[in-house]
Amino acid sequence: MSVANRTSMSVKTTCPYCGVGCGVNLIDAQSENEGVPSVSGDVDHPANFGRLCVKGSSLAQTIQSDDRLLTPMVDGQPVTWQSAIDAVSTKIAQVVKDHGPDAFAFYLSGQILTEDYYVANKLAKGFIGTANVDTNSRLCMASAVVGYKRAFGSDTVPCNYEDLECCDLLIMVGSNAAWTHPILYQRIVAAKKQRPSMRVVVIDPRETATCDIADLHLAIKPGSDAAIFSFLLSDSAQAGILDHDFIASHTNGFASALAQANESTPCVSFTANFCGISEQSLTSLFGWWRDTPKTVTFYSQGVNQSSSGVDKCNAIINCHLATGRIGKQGAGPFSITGQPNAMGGREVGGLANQLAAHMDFATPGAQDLVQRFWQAPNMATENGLKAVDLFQAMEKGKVKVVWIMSTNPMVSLPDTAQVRRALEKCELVIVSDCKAHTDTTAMADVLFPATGWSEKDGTVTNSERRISRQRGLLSAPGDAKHDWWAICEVAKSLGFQAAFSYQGAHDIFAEHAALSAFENEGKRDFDIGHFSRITKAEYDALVPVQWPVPEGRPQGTKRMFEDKRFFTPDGRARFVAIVPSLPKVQASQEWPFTLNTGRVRDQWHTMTRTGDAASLAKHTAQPYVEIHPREAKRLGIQDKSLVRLTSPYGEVLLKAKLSRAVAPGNVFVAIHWTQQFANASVVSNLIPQVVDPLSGQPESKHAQVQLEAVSDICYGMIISATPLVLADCLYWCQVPSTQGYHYEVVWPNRQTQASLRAMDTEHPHGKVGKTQWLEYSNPITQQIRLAKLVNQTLTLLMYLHPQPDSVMADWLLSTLTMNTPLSAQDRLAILVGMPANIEEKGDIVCSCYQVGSKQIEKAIVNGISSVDGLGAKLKCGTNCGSCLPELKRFLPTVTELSA
Ligand SMILES: Nc1nc2c(c(=O)[nH]1)N[C@H]1C(S)=C(S)[C@@H](COP(=O)(O)OP(=O)(O)OC[C@H]3O[C@@H](n4cnc5c(=O)[nH]c(N)nc54)[C@H](O)[C@@H]3O)O[C@H]1N2
Ligand SMILES: Nc1nc2c(c(=O)[nH]1)N[C@H]1C(S)=C(S)[C@@H](COP(=O)(O)OP(=O)(O)OC[C@H]3O[C@@H](n4cnc5c(=O)[nH]c(N)nc54)[C@H](O)[C@@H]3O)O[C@H]1N2
Ligand code: SF4
Ligand SMILES: [Mo]
Repeated sequence: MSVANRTSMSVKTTCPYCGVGCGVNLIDAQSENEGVPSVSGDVDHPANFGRLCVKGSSLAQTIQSDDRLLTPMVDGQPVTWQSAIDAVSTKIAQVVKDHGPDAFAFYLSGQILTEDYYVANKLAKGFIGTANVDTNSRLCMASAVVGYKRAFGSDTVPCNYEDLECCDLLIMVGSNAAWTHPILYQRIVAAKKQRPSMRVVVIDPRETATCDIADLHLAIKPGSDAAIFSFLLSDSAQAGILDHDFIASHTNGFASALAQANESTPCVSFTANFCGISEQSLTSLFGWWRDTPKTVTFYSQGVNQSSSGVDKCNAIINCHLATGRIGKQGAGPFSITGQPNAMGGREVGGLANQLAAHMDFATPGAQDLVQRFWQAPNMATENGLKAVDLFQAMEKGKVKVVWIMSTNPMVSLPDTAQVRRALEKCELVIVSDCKAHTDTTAMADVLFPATGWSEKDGTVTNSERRISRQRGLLSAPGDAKHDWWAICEVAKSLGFQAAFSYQGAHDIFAEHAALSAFENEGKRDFDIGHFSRITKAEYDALVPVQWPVPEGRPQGTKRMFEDKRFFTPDGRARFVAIVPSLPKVQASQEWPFTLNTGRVRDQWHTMTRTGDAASLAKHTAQPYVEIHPREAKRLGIQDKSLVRLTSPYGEVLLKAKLSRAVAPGNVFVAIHWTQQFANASVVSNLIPQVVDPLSGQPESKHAQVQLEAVSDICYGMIISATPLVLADCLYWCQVPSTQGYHYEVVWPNRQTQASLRAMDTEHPHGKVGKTQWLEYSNPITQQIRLAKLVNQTLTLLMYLHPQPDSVMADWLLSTLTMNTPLSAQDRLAILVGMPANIEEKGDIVCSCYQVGSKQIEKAIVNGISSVDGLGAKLKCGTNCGSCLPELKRFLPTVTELSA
């Protein structure tokens, strides 16, 4: 992107990563900054008050990418927008005519803006006539949505971020917020530091960084959460802490929910056994729950991504309703959202089982209301297909055209082989993305180049219902266009000109706001009628505000249900009788290990953005499987060695990470690595398409697998000035780097110097100058090292070693950039794999200041005994604070060693 593509000097916008929704100042390039824009936290934004986590602070590094999709493509050929739109609309019109509207589907994302979502939903449900509008939020929030709707009659998040700071007990269930919602977690850490009496409980099968502040960690058996809350409900009744007035006046269904809880979790020993935890820890949790009215239960994917996800949500909500701990400061069931605009998608009704603006197909009068508002010619009349069903219908040939926007289902949906079959079968696969090369763009017939963060304009809603603006500063590269624009052009080409001719994003937002208020009169929770006539100038000046924002209440709404009125027909909340159940697929002799999946601190999903920031790769450079040392020993698996995981659905190759954070019998794999970054590490290959029967959300946190050490292999590292095709490798992983191309590889068998040299198949144009190979091999250690110099400058390095431990990549990478001829000493150092006088950093722990594990250990051995001390000496942990939990862990370990 050229430096000229700028429109103004700076804007206030919102971070495109997690659902905390932090405010960001995006500042145009200053001349001294070499043309790269910079970011800082927005001190005025109520989500973060100026702070940013590592991912947010690194946003500037991700703005300029070499892999942007710059022109529309049809069948691999660049075309004009007009011809791509014509091709798409002709095919949609044809399949709708021949097979009916349900042969078309949108598969959207919680990362598009509310305005994009609104027009897609309107086009499908009102004009094409299908409710096949589903989204990756199905993999993320669907269970939480259904849980809220069952209890409250609406998808209403009751709480706000202040409730997390002012509660006295915070129960974090299936959330690793220290890594996944870092700024919110830091707010909690600060609150607890100020008020040490505040207690934090973490419920997670794994010991995570979030446990750092936990007064109690319940390492439950995977999937057993509902039993904990069933037990809390029945014991709340026995302990006499029920809010009888609230139950009697504002709820229904209490008696049967309690009877079921008494039956399901009859006593502490039964429950402790069901959940695989000690009776004592369960009793402690109950004691704190009993004594603490100001309790928030904060839950995320460990709850949602489950075949009983909705029941887990309602088991939690039941406890809050029974004790009246809702609609009050510092109390409530708080589902935290993952994506920056998962909430916005829910607000427009962008799920296959919603209609629009928090109305469902089954809501009496809703279809008629929406039809009249949109003046819609072809209203859909019933629910469409949820994500997993949608891809199954595609494989069966029922869905013939799919438009995928801002999501990477070849990586994120369970059972990748099935997703591939579905997309291969589908007659027209349209993919809108910012990137040219993803696992999903590889499957597309038509590619639409989309503008991305820093270029787009619109709104997003964060986890506390706060609507904020994303503002574009940079102009679109190439022919990239806003997603809403592409949808509207296709709509117009299908003949719906009048309904899709908008003046800009503000115009769409105003219509969305008007629909939310249309014949609402307080019946529906989602009402932002105050913005129904918003002008462009007002939209551009919009400050963050929490919905509902009805006409006459411009300040919005901090907390819901303070009036104890719910959005059910009789205004009462509903208890749901819950029978706790375990994951669908259970361990067997053939598949004995329980696979858990989730996130790492410094990567975002399929790495299409964070993969561009070399500094973010240092925290976790390669895909890994976390395994208990005892199991590893039994299976002959060494730390960092290559491991094969198989399930009935597929296999992956990963590096072993020995850790007591996972229980024996369990393993954990991160979700981020795609085929763009590693040849065989997409964990969704292993996951069955088991879903929650109510929400359709896949049980992505759970699969049964087998594990084995891979033998007869040798390990290597390659650094090259140009990208390489590594067809001969059993495993390769490209580690993002600012200096050339860095690959960690595994070869299936022994290599020789000659075979390694033969891998260099580069055929440069014209004269390249004098090529020289420096070689070193040690028959005893079986190490081989090769360096290729062209005109005395290093262009390729290959290291081969039989053991998994790698060499000092940091130093080598900096060496590679030297464009001056290598000195004799450096030549030797390259082959020895170690510089004479440079300190080795180890794995990077603090990404902000690039401080590594070896430096931290050294400082501790030299007498530093606190995190503050480490910060003073090395600066680690003193910027965003995301690494503080990890820094703490260094303290006891190393002290013990040196004692
Ligand atoms: N760094 C980073 N942050 C992110 C994202 C990212 O990609 N990277 N993605 C964002 C998105 S979209 C989302 S949805 C959120 C997700 O945020 P989180 O839900 O906090 O993240 P996960 O790592 O998916 O899973 C959370 C925890 O659930 C635990 N778990 C697994 N099974 C169970 C179980 O049966 N019961 C319980 N109680 N716990 C279980 C796992 O061990 C894991 O520690 O993160 C958001 N933030
Ligand atoms: N096993 C397992 N699977 C999981 C999960 C898990 O915990 N375990 N988590 C699930 C969850 S919670 C989630 S949210 C999903 C996430 O999974 P995905 O949604 O598949 O992952 P992303 O990498 O966020 O994909 C976003 C895509 O949109 C592109 N993009 C970014 N901005 C824009 C834009 O403005 N417009 C357009 N058109 N494209 C854009 C990016 O380049 C990228 O290709 O994964 C789910 N899958
Ligand atoms: S916590 Fe980090 S990733 Fe999440 S919105 Fe804030 S800066 Fe972005
Ligand atoms: Mo998510």
